[in-house]
Amino acid sequence: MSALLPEHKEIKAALLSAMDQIARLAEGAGMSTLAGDLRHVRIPKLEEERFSVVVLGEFNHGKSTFVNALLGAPVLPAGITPTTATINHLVYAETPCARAVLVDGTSCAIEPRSLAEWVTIDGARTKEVQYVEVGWPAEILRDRVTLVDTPGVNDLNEARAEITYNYIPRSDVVLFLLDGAQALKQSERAFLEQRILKRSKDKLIFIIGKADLLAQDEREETLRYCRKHLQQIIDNPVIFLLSAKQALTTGDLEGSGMGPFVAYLRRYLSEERGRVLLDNASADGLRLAGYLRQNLGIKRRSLQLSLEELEARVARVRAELVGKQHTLRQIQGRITAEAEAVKARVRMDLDDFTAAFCAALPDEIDRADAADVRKYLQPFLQDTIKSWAEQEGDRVAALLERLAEEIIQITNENVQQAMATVAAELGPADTQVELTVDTLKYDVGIFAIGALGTGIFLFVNTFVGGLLTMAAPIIAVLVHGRIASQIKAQAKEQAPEVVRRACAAVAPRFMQIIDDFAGRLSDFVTAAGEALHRGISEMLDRALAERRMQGMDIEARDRELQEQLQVLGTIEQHITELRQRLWTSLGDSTDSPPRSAS
Ligand SMILES: Nc1nc2c(ncn2[C@@H]2O[C@H](COP(=O)(O)OP(=O)(O)OP(=O)(O)O)[C@@H](O)[C@H]2O)c(=O)[nH]1
Ligand SMILES: [Mg+2]
Repeated sequence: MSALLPEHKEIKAALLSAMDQIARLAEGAGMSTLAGDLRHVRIPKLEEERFSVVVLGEFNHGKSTFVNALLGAPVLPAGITPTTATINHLVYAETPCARAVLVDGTSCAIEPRSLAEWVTIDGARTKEVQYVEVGWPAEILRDRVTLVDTPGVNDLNEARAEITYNYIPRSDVVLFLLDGAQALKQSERAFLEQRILKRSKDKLIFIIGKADLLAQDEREETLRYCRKHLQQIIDNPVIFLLSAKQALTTGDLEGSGMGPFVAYLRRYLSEERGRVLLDNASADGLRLAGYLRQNLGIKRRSLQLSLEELEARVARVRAELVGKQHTLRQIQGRITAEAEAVKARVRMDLDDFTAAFCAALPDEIDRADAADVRKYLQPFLQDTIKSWAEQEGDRVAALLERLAEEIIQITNENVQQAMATVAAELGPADTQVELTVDTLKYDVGIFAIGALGTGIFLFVNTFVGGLLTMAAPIIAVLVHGRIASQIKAQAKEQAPEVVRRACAAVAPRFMQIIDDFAGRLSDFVTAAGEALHRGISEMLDRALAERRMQGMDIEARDRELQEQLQVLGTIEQHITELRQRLWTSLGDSTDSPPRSAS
C-alpha cells in the first residue's frame, strides 16, 4: 500500500513547516499554551497519519472472517455462536505477534496462535482484557492503518456494546457488515437511523457478506433492496457484495467480490485519506494562527495606551472574568438541580407504573387460559416492563438533550461575552477580536453529550431485556404447577413480586445514567471555564509584563510586532493556498470516490 500521493506529501511537508513557524512565533510572543498545542498535539497528529478502519455489525455476520480475508489468513477466531468478545486492533508487523492490554492497565505478550483464549466469549483470559493488539505482515496494514474487529453490536452485553459504540467517532472509516442471507434487518435499520451520529454517517461503507450463499438473481435483489433502504438513511451509500469466506479459503479476490472492495479501500487510503487529514490540519493551522494574530494585535494596542490606562483596562477585564466564572459555577448548580428533578420524575413514573401494573395483573391472569399463563407470563412481564422503559428512556433522553442544548448555549454565550470585553478594552482598533477557547475540549464535551441516546438505548435493550432471568427461579415455580387453578393462584401471588423486584432493579440504573450525563455536562462547563480563564489570563499577564518593562523602546517594539504580524500573514496566506490546492489541482483525477459500487 502506498503512502500519501506525492502531491499530498508535498502539502503535508509545507503544512508541517507552516505549523512549526507558527509555533516559533507563538513561543517568541510568550504564548506557551498555543505553542504547546501545536508541538504536542497538532504537529504529531499530522506527522503520524494513522488511519483507523473499524468493522461493525451484528454478531455472526462475519466481521472476524472479513478481517481475516483482508489479512489473507485465519488470524482471528470465527464461529457460528457469538464469538468475539474483545476489541481487536490489527496493525502492521514484520512477523506475527500479539499483546493484550489488560483491564488493570498492564499488558502482556501473547502467542498469536492462542488468541482464542484471550478474545473469544469462552476464552479463559477474556475477562482480563481491555483490548488486544495483533501485529501481522499484511499489505493492507502497512501504511499506518489500524483495522479494528469488534464484538457484535446486538450482543446482549452492555459494556461490550458501549465500547464498540465509542469506537465510531474515533474511526476514520466504518465498515458495516450485513449478512447476505438476512440483509438489513429491522434492528440494523434502527441502529443506523438512531444510533449513529450524523457526522459519522459519511464514513460508513456497507459490506454485504456471505455472497456465496446467494444465487445470482438473489444477489442482485439483495443489492437493490439494501440500496433502496440505505438511501433513505444515508446519501449515496457505498455498498459492496462479497464472500469473505470464499476469499479466505480460495484466495480468489475477483470471484469472491473482495477485489473491488480492496481496490476501493486502497484508493480511499491513498487519495481521500490524505485529503481529509490535510484539510483538518490546515483548518487547525489557520485557527491557531488567527488566535496568535489576535494576541499580537492586543500587544500592539497595549503599547498605544499609557501604563495606567492599560492597568485600568486589564483590571476591568479581570473583573469580568471573575464574574463569568461565578456564572459558570451557577450553571453547574443548575445542572445538578435539573438532573435531580429528572431523577425524581423517573422515580415517580416508575412507582406509578409498578403500582398500576401490579394492580392490573390479577385480572389479566384470571382472563387468560392457564396454559397460556404458564407459557406467556414471563415474556408478557418482560415485554411490558421493557416497553415502559423504552418510553421512559425516550422521555428522559429528550429532557436531558434539551438541558444539554441550553447549557451549551449559555456556556458559549458567557465565553463570547468575556471575549467581547477583552476586545472592547484591549482589541486592536482595526481588527475584530474573536478569541477562541480550547475547541478540542469543547468537541470532546459535545461528543460525550451526543452519546447519550446510546446509553439509554443500550440500557433498555440489554439490561431491561435480560432483567427477568434474574426472576427466573420464581417463574419456574409457575411452570411446574399442575392444576389450572393452582397455576393461576400462584401466578397472581408471584407475578406482582417479580414485577416489583424487576422495577426496583431498573431504578438505580436509570439514576446512574442521568448522573453520568449530568457529570459530563458539568465537565464540559468546567473545561470551557478553565480554557477561558487560562487563555485570557495568559494574554493579560504577557501584555502587562511587557508594558511594565523598564526602558522599553516603544516604537522599536511596535515595529517588531508589526513585522511578526506580517510574517504571520504570509504563513496564513500560504496555508490558505495549500488548502485550496488540496481541493483544486487534484480535483479532476481524484474526485471523491464513487459513492456506489458493487
Ligand atoms: N458461507 C459463508 N459463511 C461465512 C462467511 N463469512 C463468515 N461466515 C460464517 O459466519 C459465521 C460467523 O462468522 P464470524 O466471522 O465469527 O462472525 P462475527 O461477525 O465476527 O461474529 P461475532 O464475533 O460473534 O460478532 C462463521 O461460521 C463463519 O464461518 C461467508 O462469506 N460465507
Ligand atoms: Mg467476530
